[in-house]
Amino acid sequence: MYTQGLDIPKGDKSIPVEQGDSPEAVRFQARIDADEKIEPKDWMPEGYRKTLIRQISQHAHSEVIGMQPEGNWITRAPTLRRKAILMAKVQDEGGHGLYLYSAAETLGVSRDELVDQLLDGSAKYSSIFNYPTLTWADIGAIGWLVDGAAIMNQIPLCRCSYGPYARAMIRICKEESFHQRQGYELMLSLSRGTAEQKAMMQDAFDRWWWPALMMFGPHDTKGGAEGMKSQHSEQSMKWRIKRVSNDELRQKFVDVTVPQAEYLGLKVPDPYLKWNAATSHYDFGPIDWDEFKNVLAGNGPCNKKRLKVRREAHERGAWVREAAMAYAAKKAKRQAA
Ligand code: BYC
Repeated sequence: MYTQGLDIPKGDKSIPVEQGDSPEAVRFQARIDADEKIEPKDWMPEGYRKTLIRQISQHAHSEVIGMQPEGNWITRAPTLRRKAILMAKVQDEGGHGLYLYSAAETLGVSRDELVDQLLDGSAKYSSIFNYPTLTWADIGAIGWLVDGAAIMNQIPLCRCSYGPYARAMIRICKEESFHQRQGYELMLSLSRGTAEQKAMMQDAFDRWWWPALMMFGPHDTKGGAEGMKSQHSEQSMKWRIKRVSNDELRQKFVDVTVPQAEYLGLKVPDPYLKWNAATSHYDFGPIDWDEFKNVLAGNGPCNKKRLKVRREAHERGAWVREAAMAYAAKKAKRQAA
């Protein structure tokens, strides 16, 4: 709806399909290599457009579905201050979804189509949101680890070659950074609490650590379960949509997060975790890619519940969409008169 003025006809056959050595494609890649931003009305290969629609819409869906695990705790937050913080955070995630749907719309797809793909189960969203939030400590773990992983992945996206996505990411990263800090601060409070609170924090950490590492996606080269190799990275890096690979980002996250866990008095649930002086990085154990594949196939602990809740919320919101359309039609009629 924000992009009506962009005039990108849906399914326009005049937009050339990708031709690696066509003059347009050569000029396009030269612009990318010169770090120029690509804007909605610029020529772009069809593969670039499709990759962006896929990634941005998956990202938008993740933000919207990501409201559920934390929203689940708003009524049970232990203090008014914590409740206010959590409500603001969950609301921010909804806002991120909206900026991202708007960025995707600039590529000639409608928000309705994208939402339909989420609701009919054909679109992906981040694996992480298919895990349950069992205790209050999970809210700290999500802010610290999930938003922490999200920032690690999203800071490079602020330099993505596609202008509307890059600009949306700048604002989102500012908010994610606050989210990460509030999560860590919540964990810090628990780390100074009773033995029971410390145990609750360790339990949450044990359950969120590995799923947080899976957020970065499959390995750059083949490893673990069959077929678990990033399919899109090479091309996306050539197009400067992705600036840093899945494994590099995962390693950065581990290197930054392990000392933070130690400061909280937590034990990382990985017997292979070890500082490697030769590489100046932490070595860590193998990721369970079978679990990841299972979650992506719709069989994680909460996949079905997440979609059911989202579908019900969408149905309950029908009257708002209808009212907004009726109001817009009335306004347009009045303006035309
Ligand atoms: N979960 O070739 P690859 C948040 C899929 S929201 C599910 O490496 P790509 C927050 C991938 O889509 C955080 N699927 O793909 C919100 C692809 O499948 P398709 C969300 C995954 O795109 C609320 C296949 O595996 N962040 O922060 O080059 C509260 C092969 O992967 C996952 C974003 O969306 C996964 N974890 O790289 C709190 C960031 N990983 O499409 C916090 C933007 C991979 O071929 N997205 N897949 O069927 C990205 O940066 C990239 O899309 C990814 C994957 C790094 C995630």
